[in-house]
This record gives sequence, structure tokens and C-alpha cells, in this order.
Amino acid sequence: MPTNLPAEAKAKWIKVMEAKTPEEKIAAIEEFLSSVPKHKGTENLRHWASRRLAELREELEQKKRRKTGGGATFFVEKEGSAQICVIGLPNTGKSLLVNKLTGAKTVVADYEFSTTFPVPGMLRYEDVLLQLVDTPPLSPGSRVLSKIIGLARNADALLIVIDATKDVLEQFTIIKEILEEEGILLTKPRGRVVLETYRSGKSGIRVTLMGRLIDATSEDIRKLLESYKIYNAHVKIYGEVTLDDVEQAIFENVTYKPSMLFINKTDLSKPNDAVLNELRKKFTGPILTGSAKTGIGLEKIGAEIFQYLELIRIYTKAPNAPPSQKPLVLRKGATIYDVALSIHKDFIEKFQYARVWGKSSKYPGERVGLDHVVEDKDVVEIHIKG
Ligand SMILES: Nc1nc2c(ncn2[C@@H]2O[C@H](COP(=O)(O)OP(=O)(O)OP(=O)(O)O)[C@@H](O)[C@H]2O)c(=O)[nH]1
Ligand SMILES: [Mg+2]
Repeated sequence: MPTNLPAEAKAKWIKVMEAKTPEEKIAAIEEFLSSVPKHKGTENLRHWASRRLAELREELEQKKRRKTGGGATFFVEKEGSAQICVIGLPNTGKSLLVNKLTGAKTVVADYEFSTTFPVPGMLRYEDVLLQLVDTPPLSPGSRVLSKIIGLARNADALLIVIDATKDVLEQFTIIKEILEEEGILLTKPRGRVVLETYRSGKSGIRVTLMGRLIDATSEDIRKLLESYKIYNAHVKIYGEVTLDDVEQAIFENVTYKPSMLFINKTDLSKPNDAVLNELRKKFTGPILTGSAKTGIGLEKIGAEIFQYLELIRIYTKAPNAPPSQKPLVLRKGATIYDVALSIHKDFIEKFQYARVWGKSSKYPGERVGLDHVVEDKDVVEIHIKG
């Protein structure tokens, strides 16, 4: 639904986009909210703005706490190759799962709301470390809901734990609705809008169509952005996108999170095929089953995360030396440029050529340039000038 914001409110949005510090952002969002009329069309936006305010205030509080060194915080520093937030309704087995997979000392208890703070742990998949974060339960009335949402938004992926002894579809629907209301989508939207705005310059508004605009033209996008006082921007459209989607992108209030389901406690009860089929209609990501208690099904989780996130490992080597034992972990589609940049930015400036062994090379030790696309387990040797 279009927001139909008055010009005054739209003009204030630019202040939010330009705000840098959390303090400035809070002030700008408050100012913006005060001029947003209350009607159905602005409901999502107002909701999002209040949530964002809560998150920013929390961020400020945490900063203070870190400075004074006191108290536990909800912020979990990323470690390893990806951070995966383990979320779910109360008592579904999140803490036991994270404990079994990583050895982290989580609180496991036979009552609801036993976890009150996030606890990270490292899951090893072959030679890759993945960070799992146990979280307090998601629940519509929870006092820490916005904090859990903040964790989820910041993570690279979500692992949603569902209790097989209860209504599986119902739990999935509840979680999906809570997350959607907070602007986190579990399934890839049909289209995607990437909006890059520039503070200065005279580039104007450029629209690149990698997909299709539905019932709208590039000119409509330009008018929409200009009504928000955005005059310099690059809008990239992927898949099928409406003008509403573009307006959503202005507010950055929807993000897609790669997600997987783990249906837990299958030692007690197994979801039947009809339920699984129904679930597959609603959810396109991987659906795993198993038991945190007996350990069945847990061995597949690491590989599944690695593949689903499309991670690849690159072993770098110096000329006449063996490849490093520890891989660089990048995303599928990465090039020699990304490999060089991960080592040091000097490697880009002084780059001469690289040699590649492995799946992406035509023959062992093939000589390639910066735009060569690498693949999992490739060995890369970079030659630099001087
Ligand atoms: N039988 C069985 N019990 C399990 C399994 N996983 C967890 N449990 C039990 O379920 C209860 C809840 O487990 P927790 O890991 O604390 O669940 P949680 O999701 O972290 O709970 P909250 O933090 O309160 O949301 C504990 O008594 C666990 O021992 C499982 O696979 N099978
Ligand atoms: Mg727990």
C-alpha cells in the first residue's frame, strides 16, 4: 500500500538518511515520525520507525555499558566465516542445539524463557568456523523482542528451531509473522530494489533495470525519489518490482535473511509428510529434522549452512611455498580481486597476475587476471610487482 506521505514528512526523511551517529538518527527519526499522519497506509512505516528507534536507543545504551565495562549486552561480535542466529519460540531446544553443536555453555532448562541473553559458540564444518548464536525465545509480547530482532537483522542467516512435538505449521507461521512485522523476510522476494544514494554530485537519478517494473516507469521512480528530496541516486531493479517496493527501499525497512528450519525433538515425535509438504509450500529454504538430545540430524547442519550461504574456501600460497592451511572464506562468485583484497589492498595495486589450481582453472597453475571467478577449494598464488 502506498504511504501517501505529505511533502513535509518526505522532506524530513532526507535528514534521517543523512544522519550519521545513533543520536542524530534518533533525533531525525523522531522529527520525521512527528510529521507522518496516522492512517492505514503509514502503519507499517510508523511501526518500523518506532522499532528502529528502539534499536538505536538500545545501541546507545550498549555503547555506554561497553564504555563503563559493566553488564551483559545483546551485541554479539561476529567471528568465524558467518554468523547464524538461532531463533524460535520458547522451549523448542535452541540452547541445547547450540550447546551440542558448539560446546557453548548455554542455559538448557525444561521451562520457557530460560535463555535471557544471547550466547555465541563456534560450529566447525571441515576447516571452516561458523558462529552460532543462541537467543532468548521469540514471543509476541516479549520485552526483549526488539533486541532479538536486532540480533537477527545483524546476522548473516537464521536457523529457526521448531518443536516437533507441537504444531509445526503454527510455529512457523507465528515466527514468520513476527519477523515480517519487523521487516525481516524469510523467503526471497520476487524482486529486489537496491538504492544507492549520493549526498553530493550531479549524477541525477539513474535507474538500471535488471528486472521489470510493474505498472510503473523509470520516470515514476525519479518523481518518487525527488518527492523525498533525493536527487542523486542509482536505483537497481532486480526481478519484479512495484513502485511500492521502491518506496520501501527508501526506508530500508525490509531485508531478506537467508533462513533454514530445524525441526527438533524428532526423538519424541516426527512431523508427517503432509505437514512437511505444506511447510515446503510456505518456505523455500532448507528444512532439516533431528534431535538436539540424541544428536541425530545434527551432523548435517554445518554443511547445509555452508552450502546455503554459498560460501567457498580459497587457499592462498606464496610462490614456491605450500598452500596455507587456513582457508579464506568468500562468497560464491568471488574473483581473484576479492582474494587479493582479502589478503591486503596493496595486492590490488601491485597485482601482476595470479596462478590457480582447482575447479576454476583450465589446467593446474593456470595464469589468470583479477576478474577470474574462483571456486571452492581453489589454490591461488598471487604475483605482485617489485
Ligand atoms: N526429547 C528431547 N528434548 C529436547 C530436545 N531438545 C531440547 N530438549 C529439551 O527441551 C527443553 C528445552 O530446551 P532448551 O534448549 O532450553 O530450549 P530453548 O529453546 O533454548 O528454551 P528457551 O531459551 O526458554 O526459549 C529442555 O528440557 C531440553 O532438554 C530434543 O531434541 N529431544
Ligand atoms: Mg534457551
